[in-house]
Amino acid sequence: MQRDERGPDTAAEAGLPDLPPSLSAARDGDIAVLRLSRPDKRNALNDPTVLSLETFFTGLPDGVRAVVLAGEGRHFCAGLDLGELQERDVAEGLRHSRMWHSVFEAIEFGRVPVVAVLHGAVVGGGLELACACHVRVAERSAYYGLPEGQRGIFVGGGGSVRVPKLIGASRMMDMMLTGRVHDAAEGQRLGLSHYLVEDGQGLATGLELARKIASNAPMTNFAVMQAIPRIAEASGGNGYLTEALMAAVAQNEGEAKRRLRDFLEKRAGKVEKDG
Ligand code: 1HE
Repeated sequence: MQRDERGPDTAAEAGLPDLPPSLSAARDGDIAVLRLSRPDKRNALNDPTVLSLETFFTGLPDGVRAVVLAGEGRHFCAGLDLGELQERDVAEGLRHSRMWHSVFEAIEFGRVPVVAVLHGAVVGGGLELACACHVRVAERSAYYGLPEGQRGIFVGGGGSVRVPKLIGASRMMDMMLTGRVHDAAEGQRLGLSHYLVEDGQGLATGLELARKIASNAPMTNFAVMQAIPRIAEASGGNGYLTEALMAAVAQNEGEAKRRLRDFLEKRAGKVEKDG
């Protein structure tokens, strides 16, 4: 039977890690689609869900070359599960936040690029999760907020590092101090999303982008994910050296040599405008 007739493989069929009911995964060729699957709680992130994100991203089988992350129901993610926010002492609070950091680092610096498909609420820890992904597609319904201020807490999932990289520290301060919510159009203008699409189109766009990503040479994707964020934080001198090392490694791959030959022998596609 053709894959298209049968639909994507389920997680178990595809060798994807076991997940709790709050997450579901399926595989379509070299793409894995992971969904936050707790719509009755607006995909709020409890500890088992966050820890299982790490299990998923560190346990991806070799053939998966890109991941699409989406949310079920009307919202991408309502952030930290406030029902679980028991009174923690300082040490427990530190450990909890550092646990989120390590999980989101496993996404940002994991094996493969991740395309987040955003709709409805993308708030608090949900925005932090989206910012740990590599490409963000927003549907028109998406909106972004950091309600930690109203809840009397602070970001703890890496938001104070990642959000300012996208929109600047001063805009993040405004969101947290005043509770300002940005709609999808404003989020696109500010740089919270890379693509803005109509409602219901996010997953198809996310999959299309993931397929493009998966068709790149794996070493190029590795270099993009691992080197660009580090170079962005490095001094110019360290950045140039890291870039040169990464460029030399990538161009030495058989895959790079094959692709260059394909271009020179007129078998490769040209650079063309989208649309
Ligand atoms: C939740 C959560 C949650 C919903 N934790 N249970 N995040 C927030 O402060 C956002 C809080 N949530 C909301 O503002 C709204 O729920 C939404 C705008 C996201 C969605 O509104 P709506 O009208 O679709 O749903 P609802 O009726 O508010 O919620 C449906 C159920 O989900 C309800 O439970 P029910 O048992 O009464 O049905 C809600 O209690 C539940 N729910 N959001 C727990 N977040 C590492 S630090 C990160 C820090 C943060 O993320 S702080 C921001 C937390």
